[in-house]
Amino acid sequence: MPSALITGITGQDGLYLAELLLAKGYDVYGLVRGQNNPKRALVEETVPGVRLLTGDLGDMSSLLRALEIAQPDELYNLGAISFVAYSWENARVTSEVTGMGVLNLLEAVRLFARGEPSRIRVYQASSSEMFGKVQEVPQRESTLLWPRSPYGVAKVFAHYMTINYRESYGMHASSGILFNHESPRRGPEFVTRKISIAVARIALGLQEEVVLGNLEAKRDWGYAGDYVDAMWRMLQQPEADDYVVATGQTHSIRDLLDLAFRAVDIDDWTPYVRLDPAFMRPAEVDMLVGDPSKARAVLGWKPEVDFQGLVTLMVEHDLEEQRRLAGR
Ligand code: NAP
Ligand code: G4F
Repeated sequence: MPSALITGITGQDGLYLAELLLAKGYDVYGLVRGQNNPKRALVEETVPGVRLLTGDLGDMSSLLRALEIAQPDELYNLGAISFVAYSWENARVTSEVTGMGVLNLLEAVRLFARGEPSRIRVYQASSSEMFGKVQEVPQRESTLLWPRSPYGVAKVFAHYMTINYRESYGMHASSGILFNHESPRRGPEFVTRKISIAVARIALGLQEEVVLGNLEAKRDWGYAGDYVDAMWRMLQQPEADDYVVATGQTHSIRDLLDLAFRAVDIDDWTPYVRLDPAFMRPAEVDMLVGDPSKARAVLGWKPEVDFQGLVTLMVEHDLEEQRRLAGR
């Protein structure tokens, strides 16, 4: 039975990936940080087959210990401080976790693998945020990186460090350049979930408006459940490599609002949306759209859920959840 260790198990992707690997018969270990982590119970309830270990990307000895216990064939590094807006206010800790944390992990693998660096296959969660001020449309693996946030800069460091460990030590380390992917498990700080929760609450009469920032930004949004399958496929390849994972379609926040409000039969959302400069970013990524043709050709991967399906799925989930929370 193969063994896998997932950092970031308490996050959106960690849960989907754990479900996928358990279904494939893996022994799955998950790294949880901090004492009394409030999300530990959610992981225990959602994926009871996962064995939880404590550790932190900032603490290399905890990573070595986790490797010793899990003896993983595959290591998925999903752990990061991942909220872009937060990264300006907390640039140093973002750089330490999202950037330097990856160096800690690569070093831990190198030391643990003792002269057999490719014995653990490593997945690094790179991001389309690295393209930032995009230099090519659509963005592909070779597109010049131009990050626009401390988070993006940290991800670029981690991305090149992953490539460097592959080239320097022959590690089987792959980098998935994933475009935005969402689900009912998405944190409420991200715009899709912020909107799907608000729309559900507005439809139920529990909230009057949603306050947002830049409605003109465009993203290539896919479904997280589809994207974790691409991560797994990368680690099944004989050679490690980098892959863009995206739908190839881009939509604005306005398009998102159209679909989300239409899902609760509201055609004109303008009375329910207020703009506040507090949600504008010091530097914006105006438009992202990925070219997933390499992932399709080499990994045989393609997304199953389209934008409309994704938004409907999220709003329907939140309608049910908000009804339940309101005791209706
Ligand atoms: P997420 O929901 O924000 O989860 C991030 C995870 O990282 C959480 O489990 C968090 O633990 C953990 N973490 C934070 N600080 C840590 C530390 N010091 N040591 C160990 N773990 C730590 O993110 P996601 O959406 O699942 O994304 C997974 C990965 O893909 C992230 O690296 C993200 O940057 C990257 N990515 C995401 C997208 C996307 O659209 N979702 C796109 C491209 C790349 P706590 O629960 O304890 O905070
Ligand atoms: O949902 P967002 O916060 O996601 P963002 O910044 O694109 O980052 C996500 O995707 C990256 C991949 O490209 C990941 F690497 C990263 O970890 C994260 O998962 O914001 C999307 C867009 C932005 O342009 C933002 O300015 O929505 C705009 N927006 C407008 N109003 C808002 C809001 N974003 C948030 N979070 N909240 C608002 O009120």
